Amino acid sequence: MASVSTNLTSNKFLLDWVAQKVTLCQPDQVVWCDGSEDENKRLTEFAVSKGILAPLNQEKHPGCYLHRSNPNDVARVEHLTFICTPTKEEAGPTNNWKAPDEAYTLLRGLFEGSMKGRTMYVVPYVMGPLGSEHSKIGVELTDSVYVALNMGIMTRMGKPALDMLGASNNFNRGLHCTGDLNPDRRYICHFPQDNAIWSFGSGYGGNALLGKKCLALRIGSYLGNKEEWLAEHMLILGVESPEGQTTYVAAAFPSACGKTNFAMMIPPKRFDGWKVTTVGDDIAWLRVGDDGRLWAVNPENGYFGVAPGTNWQSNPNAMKTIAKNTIFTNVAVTKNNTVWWEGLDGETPDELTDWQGRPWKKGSAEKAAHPNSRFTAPAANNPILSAHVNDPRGVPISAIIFGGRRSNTVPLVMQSFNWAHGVYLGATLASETTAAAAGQQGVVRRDPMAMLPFAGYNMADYFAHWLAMQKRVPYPPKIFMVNWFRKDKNGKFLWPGYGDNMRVLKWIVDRAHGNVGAQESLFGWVPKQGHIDLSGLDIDPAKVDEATSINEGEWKAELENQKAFFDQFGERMPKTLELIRQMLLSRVA
Ligand code: OXD
Ligand code: MN
Repeated sequence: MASVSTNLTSNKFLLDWVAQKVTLCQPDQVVWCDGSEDENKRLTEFAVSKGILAPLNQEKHPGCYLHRSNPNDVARVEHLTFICTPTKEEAGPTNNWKAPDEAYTLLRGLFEGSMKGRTMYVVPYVMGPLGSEHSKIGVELTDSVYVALNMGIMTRMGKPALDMLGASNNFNRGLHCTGDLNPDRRYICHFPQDNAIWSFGSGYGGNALLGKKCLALRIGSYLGNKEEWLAEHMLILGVESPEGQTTYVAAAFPSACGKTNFAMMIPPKRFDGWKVTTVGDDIAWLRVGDDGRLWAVNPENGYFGVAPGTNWQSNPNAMKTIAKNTIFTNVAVTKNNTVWWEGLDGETPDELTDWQGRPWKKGSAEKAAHPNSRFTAPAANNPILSAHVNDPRGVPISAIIFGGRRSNTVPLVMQSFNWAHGVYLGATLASETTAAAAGQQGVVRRDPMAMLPFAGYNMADYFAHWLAMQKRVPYPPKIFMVNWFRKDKNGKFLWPGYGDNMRVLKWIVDRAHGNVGAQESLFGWVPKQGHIDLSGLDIDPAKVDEATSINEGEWKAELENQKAFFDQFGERMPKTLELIRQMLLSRVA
């Protein structure tokens, strides 16, 4: 049997657990990851020698590599993701559930001997700043060098994690094997009570980089409920005014709705002197600070962003971030071995190699890059990275934003009347589906707080937890709802989005500080005429009016539609939210 010994740790709990899993998976060898530069070089060379990574043009993309996944393994698989709590009720109606015993038995059968002829990488990592009492330590055992390398970018990985763990038994136990990538043998199982994750049959980021969605969100949200904090699918950004005042905002959007773009935004010319800094682009852990405010930490250390649509126009800071030491997955490549995807700047090349390695010609009906092709890039590359990313306390949040992709109904921006109404706005968030998850695209689905695929326990209890936070936060952030994606009758976007979202953000920041008035609408506070600064923006004001308009008929349908979503939770659903729904409905009925 492969030796488990290492001089990196003498933690008995960890060594025993790794030994147990070695007996189960039977790898040929065990490699403990220390997170060093040397190791990164060694693993990268190995991955290249096996064809798992291909070097890109090193002059144009220094330190960058391309990975092509199995074509059947390109997104999160929500239908194969399970919350394995003792009872089905704990997982709730929006999660797939398996009884823990049944799941362990099924998975043990799959993991048994699954790493024969392969290497098991032991990947210790920290989610959150090193040394912070609020950070969480995980160890992922994986047969995938691609996963080990990605974890090295996305987390604080290696020896610092083991040093932080010391002799403690308090770490998330993650077991991952790519298996034979057969979609019929693919399971992403979470055991919140055991602080454990078993993932089999996929190498895709959200299914296989266990620190991200699995630990930081699903297990994280479960722990948050127990420990009185919130694990959220939110970016965190700072808005610095010309006077030097920084306001921090956390914003939840469903996958592939432009969170990374928003978190790295460059304000338009009109906002000279204003600066946005990125704390995080995907996940926020929120806790009540000693000062009674809500403080946010980004548990990640890198970005796993969607490539298509990223360009020098939409997100120059992302383009700079991915200029070096980045792993690209399922993008297309040019004949000069540079990366390409739909929506990249410049002319579409006549010929490319597509994401599956096939020759591709301009005008082809098929996409050259997969719509969910990704980049994995270190946060340290981001030119506007906040100085507070490693601050154990995080940053104080003045505003929370919920946003979805909606062609109609939801106005450009709206502020909640109070905390409970803000929770209601989050709980009723809906969005048109995208390529980040397998399944049909463009269908409106309810995605409360953008957490539908990521809540590790019953969402009704999650709503109750959000409502209960009000008592714990004496100085709560104000809550807003935005929609950058509203369309006109011809299907054209009404709002330019991207950097111009700063105009909406400025109103939000002003509202958070009580610096600007607002107009009461039936459903929330909206900007008074002229309060969204449109100067320097070449847009027909009628379009902005349409983007900000509220149509009572559409809202009536929306409120009625929310009922079915609430009803599935039965008695467990907090009454407050249903009463708010009824109150709003009574105003339009
Ligand atoms: C992501 C997602 O990858 O939400 O961040 O799917
Ligand atoms: Mn996400």
